[in-house]
Amino acid sequence: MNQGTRQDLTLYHYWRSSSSWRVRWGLKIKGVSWHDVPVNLLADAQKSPDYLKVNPVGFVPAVEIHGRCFGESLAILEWLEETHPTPPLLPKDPLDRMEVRQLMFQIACNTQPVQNLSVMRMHSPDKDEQHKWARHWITAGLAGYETLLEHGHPGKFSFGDHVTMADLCLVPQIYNARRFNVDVAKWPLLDAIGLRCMELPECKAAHPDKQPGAQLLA
Ligand SMILES: N[C@@H](CCC(=O)N[C@@H](CS)C(=O)NCC(=O)O)C(=O)O
Repeated sequence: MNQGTRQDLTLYHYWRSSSSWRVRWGLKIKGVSWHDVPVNLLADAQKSPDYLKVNPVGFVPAVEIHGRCFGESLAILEWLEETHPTPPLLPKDPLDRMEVRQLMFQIACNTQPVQNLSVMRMHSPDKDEQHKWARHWITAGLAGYETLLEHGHPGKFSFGDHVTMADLCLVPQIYNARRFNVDVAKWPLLDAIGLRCMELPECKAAHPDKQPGAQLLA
């Protein structure tokens, strides 16, 4: 049952934010449309007093649903799965779910947070140094993901033959890896899964370049 409509879900996001892409892709898969509110990270709009009323910790994405606001992409995806179970983004079996969540967290907890904008800026004001830092942590994170795949149950996608939340986390991280010149081809399993995902219409529609005003905000 898809309850979302353009009127009752507002998505605060930034076109190139990997956490935002996770949520856009999930919403597309579940057939939930939204009202767009772009938040320009390059202008620090995520720290503006108005935006802090939406997400007091100053990160995108965030959603507003029935007058209530929430951040954290994985919390939003879990809400989406609970309220719009079809098609499922998590397997049924609890151990299988744990495998998918381990993959999700390898990206969302162990990789993306350390290469995030504010962390890179804190590490160094120098762009080259920031990129070196990002490349290091993305490489460590994706190498770990590949090892988990080798020990897990990948198929066409990260778990089996259906897209799961693990893929929603992986593909935007691969996009980030390419931005920072990390050679993803050295991880054959995740590279193939990423390329396969990029053929899916919902993934393409959620892609950063497809977001309104993307180029203007670059
Ligand atoms: N754990 C958060 C991470 C959110 C996050 O790091 N968002 C980034 C963009 S991908 C952001 O807002 N960065 C702004 C900043 O670092 O100031 C989630 O999954 O939603």
